[in-house]
Amino acid sequence: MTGILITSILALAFIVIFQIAKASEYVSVLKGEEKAFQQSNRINAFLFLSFLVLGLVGAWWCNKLFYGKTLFVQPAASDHGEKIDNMLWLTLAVTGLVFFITQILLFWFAYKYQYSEKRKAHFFAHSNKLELIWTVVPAIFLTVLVGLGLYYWFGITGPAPKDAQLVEITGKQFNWLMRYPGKDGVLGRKNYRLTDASNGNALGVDWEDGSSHDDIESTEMHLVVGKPVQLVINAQDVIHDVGLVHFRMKMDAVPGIPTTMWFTPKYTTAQMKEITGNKDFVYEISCDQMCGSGHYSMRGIVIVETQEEYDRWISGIKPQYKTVMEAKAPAASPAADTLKSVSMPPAAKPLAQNLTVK
Ligand SMILES: [Cu+2]
Repeated sequence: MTGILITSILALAFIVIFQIAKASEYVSVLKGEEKAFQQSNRINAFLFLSFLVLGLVGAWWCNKLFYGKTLFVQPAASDHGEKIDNMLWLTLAVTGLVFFITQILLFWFAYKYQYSEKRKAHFFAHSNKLELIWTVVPAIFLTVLVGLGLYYWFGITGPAPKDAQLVEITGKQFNWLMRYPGKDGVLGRKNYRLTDASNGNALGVDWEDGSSHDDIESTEMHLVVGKPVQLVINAQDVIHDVGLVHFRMKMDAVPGIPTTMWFTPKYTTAQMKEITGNKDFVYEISCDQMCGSGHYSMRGIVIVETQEEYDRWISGIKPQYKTVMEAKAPAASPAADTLKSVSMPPAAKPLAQNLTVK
């Protein structure tokens, strides 16, 4: 029914436009071609000018309406994020200036230089000087913008400071799993063949590697304010993307290829609640890559806190190795010899890898 209605409305609109065009044709015949031409020329020129004014007012109005919904109203919560914001402002300033100048000239010229029989247009087929200007000037600006972007990108993906906290984040359909190294600062080896969520090894950690024994697993990302953090990013099934919008960071999570990025959180979650005036504020992890039917539900939580709060949190969590061993041998103590029961197939060993802060 709706389809028929829309088709009828479109057909009627077409007939109305056709009739108006026909009527104006008759009018022009009655008035004389010349006079009708001049009139329509003036109308078109005036419409160009109105379009310029309405367009600019519309752009300003949209900006006013939606600015509060953009991230600009919240400060970037990381050191790198501030640079990204500055770069965005610079890009907007350059492209905005060009936009206003070219649009105003375009519509103003269409109005001012409307057809006049007293004037003849100057025609030239080619100008080297003009070609040079409009090629070199944008090229210089774009080189600066791209160069700046690359400089920041290498900073974000380059080596993290030595004292950086290491956090591994793994995306899977459809949630995020975090792993923290224990006191040794080293994450235990992993092997995808050992992945066994029903037996407490959702990440496929190789329990034969001693450095995995103190690793902590959690579904929350806890970070220390003012302390650099290096994320080691993995995916288990398809490509995901770690989107940390408040920190202005994002990075693809690719199966089989760990990616990294580092940054320093600037404000604790509590400070951010005050800054934004939102008592329910939480730092979020979103999946920024369409990854399947549950993509929308891949919301993770980041908690930025003081060192003391972080230490208290992490000391309250049992290493995953202990949890798994205790589940396997509830009566016996989780001694090292229990390990023998979870030996790894020898063929899998060459694929294992160690992850450390470089
Ligand atoms: Cu995803």
